[in-house]
Amino acid sequence: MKTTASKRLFSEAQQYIPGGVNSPVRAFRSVGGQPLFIKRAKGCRLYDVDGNSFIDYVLSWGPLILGHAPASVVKAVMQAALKGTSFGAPTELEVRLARMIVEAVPSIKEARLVSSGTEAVMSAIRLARAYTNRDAILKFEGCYHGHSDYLLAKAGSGLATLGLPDCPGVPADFTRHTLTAPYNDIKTVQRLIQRHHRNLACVIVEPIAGNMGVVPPAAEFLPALRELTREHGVLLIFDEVITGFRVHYGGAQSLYGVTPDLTCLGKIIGGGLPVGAYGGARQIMRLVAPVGPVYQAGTLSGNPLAVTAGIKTLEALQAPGVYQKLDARAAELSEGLGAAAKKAGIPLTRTRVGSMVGAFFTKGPVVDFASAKQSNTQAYAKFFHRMLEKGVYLAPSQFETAFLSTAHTASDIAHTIKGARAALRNL
Ligand code: HOZ
Repeated sequence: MKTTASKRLFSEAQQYIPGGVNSPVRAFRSVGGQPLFIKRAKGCRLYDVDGNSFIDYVLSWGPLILGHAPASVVKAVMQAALKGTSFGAPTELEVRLARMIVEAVPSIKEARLVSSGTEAVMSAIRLARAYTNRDAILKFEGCYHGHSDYLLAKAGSGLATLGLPDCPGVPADFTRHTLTAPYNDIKTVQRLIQRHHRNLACVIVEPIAGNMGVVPPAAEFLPALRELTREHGVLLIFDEVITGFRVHYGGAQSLYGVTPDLTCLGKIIGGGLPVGAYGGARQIMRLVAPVGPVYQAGTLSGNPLAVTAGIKTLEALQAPGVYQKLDARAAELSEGLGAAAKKAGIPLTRTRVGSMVGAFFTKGPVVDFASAKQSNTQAYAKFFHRMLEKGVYLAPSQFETAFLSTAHTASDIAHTIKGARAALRNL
């Protein structure tokens, strides 16, 4: 595979950008080698600056559920741009997207639009602390909720990839109020809530963990979290930045029938442009300024281009059968990978919820961060590079999710499985 142009750009990038990338997991550190620089993309295909093309399962880390550059989204964004790219004043478009979110997501009666998932979570936590008048928060090991200071404790995604248990620059005082528990471990949660509930503002969870690879919730986990938090006046926050509109039009909370107090969204609701949102019950949201005293603001919040891309994406997701089709394709992929691994005699633990697909190089089971970390990351790295050679672009880290889009066809899946069969041989 030719990589001359990518290598040249990467070496230039490193002179101007830390590590040559604007987000650490893009740097290929845990799989080795150098990142590919992308020139363009369409449907499920990525094209790099050296003229290589790949079937893409990263999809910009989740937002592109319709694939790259879907005509309806691109056309609408171009038309919106002609009318102005930002006003710093309210628009009808924001009201439309907020209404679509409220109509789709059971827990959200009012939503505030922001510009990223990190911002959404940061704001939701501030709100939970204000509402309960308590300081402590409880998160789960291997869950990633963006890079705000007090959430960089035992976090997944880039911190898992780079093996960073915590982050210099975050004063110990800032994470003093952050409690952590293993994912799916309700006994530990019970113990922590019993001990700290007087000072515990919220429990925040990815209802399907997607930043330590894909780790689905055990059947009793989310209902038990709901019950325990309600019992102790602790708010339950679902970080649905990945799962929102991904596993179901109404998010993981609709799929599992568990309604949190606050929900954070991002990725898909921006259709590939920068957006986040947080929302919940009226009596909580009404604490947000200007109605209430909890301050949160943003120059580009509700940006007309991003909101337009979000509206068009959600409209497309309302078509009948979209989620069934995504689910079926993802099942084909996961089963094909399983069969290929079995044939090659490689232990592979597969996890999947809808179009979120995970595969760990371990006998499993994978139920939390500790068991996810049993995965042979060197085997993943080798597999990753062999798949690249076969024209398949996977996340450059074991601890991420493979996403499917409506643009992936049966033949793309077949090509991927064929590639995997060869890649797994003698791994
Ligand atoms: N936090 C993202 C993965 N879970 C990484 C985003 C990026 O590097 O683009």
